[in-house]
Amino acid sequence: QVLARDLGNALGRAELSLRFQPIYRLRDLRLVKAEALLRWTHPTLGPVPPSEFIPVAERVGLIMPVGTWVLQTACEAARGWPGVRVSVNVSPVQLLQADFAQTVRAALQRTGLRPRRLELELTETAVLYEDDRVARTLQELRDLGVRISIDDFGSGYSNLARLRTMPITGVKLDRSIIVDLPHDQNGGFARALTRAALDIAAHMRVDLTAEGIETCAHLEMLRALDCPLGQGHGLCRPITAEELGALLRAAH
Ligand code: G
Ligand code: G
Ligand code: MN
Ligand code: NA
Repeated sequence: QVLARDLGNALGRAELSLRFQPIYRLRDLRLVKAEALLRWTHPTLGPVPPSEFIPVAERVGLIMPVGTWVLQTACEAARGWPGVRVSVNVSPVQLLQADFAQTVRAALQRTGLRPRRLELELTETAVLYEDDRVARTLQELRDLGVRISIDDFGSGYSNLARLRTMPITGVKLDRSIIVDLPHDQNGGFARALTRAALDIAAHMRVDLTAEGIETCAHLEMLRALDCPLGQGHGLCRPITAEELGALLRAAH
């Protein structure tokens, strides 16, 4: 397949890059964190979305070198943002590697980023909740001081009983729930789900980020519910590391 073949060369040819989407404390819109998002500009096809090439990379084993590059590059970028954490999406395939915690430790050591400033976003899958190797890796990462959040929370496989026992520091509420908040045609179900997620997060003493804030209505409803953190196109689109650095300098 074309994508699988070309992705193998993309790293060496600098066709991959990262954008960073700011995550804000909703109370005062202070920028506290940024999510690294991978971009691939193919020499002839142009931009290929991660939803297309990440599954390919997972299938053909390229997710390890690509994921390691993402980790290093994101940690490096975060060095230039005092007080702002960086969060990196991690594939379940990476998480199943016995040496994944070691890979993360190496990226931190190479870049000199303090572990507390790195967060890993893990998608909800059965593997995350049910594989003992994953449970061990998560504990190793927490012992390092790295933060761990559950991505797309509320959209997929939520083993809530198991979640309670996991060493996580945050959850990210899926944007499909946020999108429904203002209309909430299902008798207020989106609002009930958001409340429940906030309640669970508070009980676990972890933070909660609302994804996909696109409008003022989204922002105001989440503020009214006391949602601590949020991101979305209505607040800021994904930007380059340099642009994020400039934003921070302008804010001080
Ligand atoms: O940026 P965009 O909305 O196109 O991202 C689509 C999907 O790709 C999201 O689910 C996002 O989590 C995922 N994604 C983006 N960057 C990375 C990455 O560096 N690693 C992994 N594993 N997934 C990523
Ligand atoms: O699955 P994950 O939450 O990692 O997906 C992140 C993706 O969501 C990124 O590709 C990012 O570009 C996209 N995204 C960020 N903010 C918004 C938004 O407000 N609306 C929509 N539709 N997508 C967004
Ligand atoms: Mn994410
Ligand atoms: Na995701």
